[in-house]
Amino acid sequence: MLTEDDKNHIRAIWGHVSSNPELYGAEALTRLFAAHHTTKTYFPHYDMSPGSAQIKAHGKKVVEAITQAVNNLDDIAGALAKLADLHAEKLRVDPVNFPLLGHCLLVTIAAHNRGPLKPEFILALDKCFTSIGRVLIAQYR
Ligand code: HNI
Repeated sequence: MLTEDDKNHIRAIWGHVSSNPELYGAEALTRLFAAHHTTKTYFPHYDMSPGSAQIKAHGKKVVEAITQAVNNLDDIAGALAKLADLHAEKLRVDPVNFPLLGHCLLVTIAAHNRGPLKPEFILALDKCFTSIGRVLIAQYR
């Protein structure tokens, strides 16, 4: 459950991220693939060299989807309903992978905002990414 303080922290930080979606998204994915190599199995069709056109394009899409969630913090499930269908019915990404991506996003954000992030910002973003992950796996059965 996000508090009003959490929501303000998330919006403040995500302003930087959403104005540079390709940079943040591609770096977070590059970190994900390097630190957690099993995540690469979902992208057999990608050129996996860091900074490839596919990684950039996909990173941008992921950040833009999170921007939709951040713009609708009181209804993340509604904002990401179509993506939840896609991840549950077609992609079937193992739920363990969502916190890994969340952590790589946090590291990327800290690296570009003269980290370390203050604890209240880490907490708020972590809660936000956890909520998004829960929405994306809600329809798994
Ligand atoms: Ni995810 C496709 C958003 C977590 C594997 N994913 C998408 C798309 C968006 C997206 C947006 C593009 C949909 C479209 O084209 O219509 N993914 C998100 C978000 C999160 C997330 C917001 C969590 C914060 N996805 C993950 C994780 C994995 C993952 C953790 C696996 C490690 N996603 C995929 C794959 C695709 C995908 C695979 C298809 C990519 C492609 O280009 O074929």
